[in-house]
Amino acid sequence: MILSKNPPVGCLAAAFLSIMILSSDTAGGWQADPEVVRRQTERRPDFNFEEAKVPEYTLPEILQTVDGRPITTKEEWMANRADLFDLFAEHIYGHTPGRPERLTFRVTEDNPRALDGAATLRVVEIRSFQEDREHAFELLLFLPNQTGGPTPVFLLLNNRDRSNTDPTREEISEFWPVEDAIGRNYGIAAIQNRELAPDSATEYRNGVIRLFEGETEERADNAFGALAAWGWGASRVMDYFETLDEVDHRRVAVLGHSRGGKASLWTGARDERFALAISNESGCGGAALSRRRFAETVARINGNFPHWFCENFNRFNDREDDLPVDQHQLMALMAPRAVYAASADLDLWADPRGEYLSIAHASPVFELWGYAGLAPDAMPGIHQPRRGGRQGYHIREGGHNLLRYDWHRYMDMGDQIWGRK
Ligand code: GTR
Repeated sequence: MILSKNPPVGCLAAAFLSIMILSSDTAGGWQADPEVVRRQTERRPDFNFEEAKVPEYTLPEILQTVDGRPITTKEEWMANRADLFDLFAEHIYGHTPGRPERLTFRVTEDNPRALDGAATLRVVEIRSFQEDREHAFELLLFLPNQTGGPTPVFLLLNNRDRSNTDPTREEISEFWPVEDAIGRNYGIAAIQNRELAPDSATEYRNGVIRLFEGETEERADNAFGALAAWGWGASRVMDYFETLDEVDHRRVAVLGHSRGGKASLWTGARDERFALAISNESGCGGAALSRRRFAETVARINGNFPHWFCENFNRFNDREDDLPVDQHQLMALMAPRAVYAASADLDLWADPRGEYLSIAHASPVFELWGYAGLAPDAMPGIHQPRRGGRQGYHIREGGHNLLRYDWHRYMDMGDQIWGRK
């Protein structure tokens, strides 16, 4: 797929058409505020915040097998899916282990009278055993009491301080709006990413990675990094959900903000038990297309956060065009399940347009199932959430954060795909 801002010379009809599409898009769609562009450029002069300076690029064809054959049916897509997944594992996120040898779930708190009786709070210690090693982390889970059966759940991979997910509800944070979810009859859960892998280049092994690899310092270039370790925790939560009657484990959404959103998308791609993966402003290495080199780049993210991805990802520093994949294909790995990406107006660092384009360019895959897609040339404006059959996107005003506005749009998506009113 060739993407170029300048229509090809010599093909006047096509040139005319793309000019038409671009101008109508400009009229209705989101545009960065030039003042915000100016301020960001001033703050980070080494990075590009101007749409006009995005280089020309060619995205890997979405309806094509990794060995270059065209894909025309959903069966062909699914037959190629594992090979595409492997490219992401091998070159970007690393290969992630599965279940440990033994896993236990211990309920440490069970309060059926939480939120004045509206919900049940359960705190669960999820403990893994591998050879002679152990690892434990905590799951926080609120389930609505007034339900007619198993409840769908939104699981947050919390990249911030635990106080954002305060189970006592003494501290209320929009980052994890328990009351809102319960009010809409959804379960809401959280795990603390740092309990799976500390978010530090020197400490990140002290968690799940040591559980599997022990004390050895040697690591393969395609071994999993911190993002994948956080998501590994989400999969163990799913193992637990599968044991519960109260949770509808076929209707679980995994959600994260920023670095948590990168982890969430990767979790959804890796673990097909998740029905919906949600990226809140995940940007580079998450929802945004790498080839756009808009704001944060592959070289910068690997340089600043060497523990997030696998070692192999460094090979693409300043060589985005050589990546065997781009992030629209990560979005497509969710098909025929659902995927949602959201951006914020002031958060140019996460490349809002690149986030929209990547979810939109995944559309041909969802269309194989007959689901309506999102058109790449029709990015919506602020506070105009757009949903296709299994894809959703919004951009809201404001900065880099996960807010109630975002959560409600995610629950709207849940309502749509799960047929709830
Ligand atoms: C930034 C990083 C982004 C994003 C963000 C966050 O410093 O450059 O990729 O992940 O942190 O997680 O808040």
